[in-house]
Amino acid sequence: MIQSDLDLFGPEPQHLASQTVLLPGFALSVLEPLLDALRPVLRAAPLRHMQTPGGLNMAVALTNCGALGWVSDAKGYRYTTSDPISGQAWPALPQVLLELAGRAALAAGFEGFVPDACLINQYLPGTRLSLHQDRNERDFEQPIVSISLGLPAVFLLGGLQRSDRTVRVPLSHGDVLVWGGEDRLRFHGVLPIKPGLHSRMGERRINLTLRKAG
Ligand code: MD6
Ligand code: FE
Repeated sequence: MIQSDLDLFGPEPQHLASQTVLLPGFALSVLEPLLDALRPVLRAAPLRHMQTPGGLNMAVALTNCGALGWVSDAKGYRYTTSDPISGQAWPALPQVLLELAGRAALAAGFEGFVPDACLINQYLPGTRLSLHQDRNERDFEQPIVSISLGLPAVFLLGGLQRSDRTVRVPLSHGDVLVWGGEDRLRFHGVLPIKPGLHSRMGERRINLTLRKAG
């Protein structure tokens, strides 16, 4: 096969760990429908800076769509069925996002992934996310599908102990990262976003993480 034929199918999946797969550019084919679906979600449930249980303001601005949404406040981290700002249910998970997540999970080897929560994180230049584990979901057998949009980021993929070494994974606009199985509880974080201007998304990075939380 000649190179131009290969290009039609996009770059190959990259296995970063036994059950952690980077799908370069996987979201690009549905980018515009995805952005169209996100606009009303962000109007109904605006991005906000949540408080950590320790009383600090999180640097990342966050909101949710789906039956469940992740929140952090003085009472701790948890999933709720409604947005504490509006008192209304979180906006529904757009079909385009549900389908994209299912296809990405399958491409990474996870069958039958049906998320019920999507965290929407906005990073402005300088914003970072410190090393953490995602452990508020009920079933750690279910993977997480993470979609990166806008400014590039360096994702830190650690091990099962906070002190384990981390590897740096560059994430670009349209990339989808899927992890699950024995990698599900790996520590991870995001280095401070470098200043820049993305042609489609402006001066920000948006990360969507889809989970089966309930
Ligand atoms: C981010 N993502 O990429 C933050 N968590 O902005 C996460 O914290 C994350 O990408 C679990 C699985 C995939 C992720
Ligand atoms: Fe996380």
